[in-house]
Amino acid sequence: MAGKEKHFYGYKGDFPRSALTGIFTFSSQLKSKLRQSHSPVPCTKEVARINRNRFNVRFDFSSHFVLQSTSMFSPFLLILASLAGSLAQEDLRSKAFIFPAASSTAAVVVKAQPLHPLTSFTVCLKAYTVLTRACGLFSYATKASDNELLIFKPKPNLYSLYVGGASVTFSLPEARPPKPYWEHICMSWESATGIVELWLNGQPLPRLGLKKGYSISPEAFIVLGQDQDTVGGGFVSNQSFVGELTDVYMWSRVLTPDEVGLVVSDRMLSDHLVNWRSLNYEIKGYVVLKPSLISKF
Ligand SMILES: [Ca+2]
Repeated sequence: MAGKEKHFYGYKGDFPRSALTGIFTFSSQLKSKLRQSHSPVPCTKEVARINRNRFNVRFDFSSHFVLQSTSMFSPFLLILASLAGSLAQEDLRSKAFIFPAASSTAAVVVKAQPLHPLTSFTVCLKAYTVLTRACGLFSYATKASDNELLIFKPKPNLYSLYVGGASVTFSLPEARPPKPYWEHICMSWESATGIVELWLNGQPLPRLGLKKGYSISPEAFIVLGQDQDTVGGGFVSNQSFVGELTDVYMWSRVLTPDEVGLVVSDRMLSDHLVNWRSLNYEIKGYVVLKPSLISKF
């Protein structure tokens, strides 16, 4: 249960250095960053969330510092310690995650947390697979629902979106190109109408609907290449993705058709929740990051 919350959005100012350095064991990267800065720590863009029962801290050295906190101070120390090895945000342009084998352990954990419940979103990614069985592509699980937001392929020609545990499935004709091909998938949903869009290689399918009026919890664990059946786990080998994934993005809004076109042509949009060009991620198990073999799809 969330306790009393205070939110500060777009706060421009300084976090007092003493409030940070007195409490935490910083990673060498963060220490270096702090040494480079004046006291107090200058911040160009900060968000603070103070919540009695939850504490989380994220650092984005490229553009901003994000502090999310709650109960003082012990959980703070634990979470920072766990972050020490995973602070890097990497530009993965022209790279792909290879999932070389079916597995109940291989996954890529993506670290991103919306600051509000989501009443709309778009997720885009490119997938390359010859699997004929079911597989999970993008899994956003919460304590309340392991299928809070899930992009799942039951079969090669079926594309499912789960929101809040409910799902719709887009079904394509059986005919497939004679050779393997990259699929560019953009799926979006909005609470106000429940309308779900699927854009496949830049082409929209007839729209479906679910979970009108629902809000997606921001307290989520995001995984690529698996379907979470518990938060952060519950992977099943015969639903694991085998193939290659690249260009994964998420926004807390429904992209316009023009914007989808820009994403398909690999142009940059703003306001990402998940940004392939600055991805905070952690590889679990047998997943390999390599230069992408895509020239075009
Ligand atoms: Ca699941």
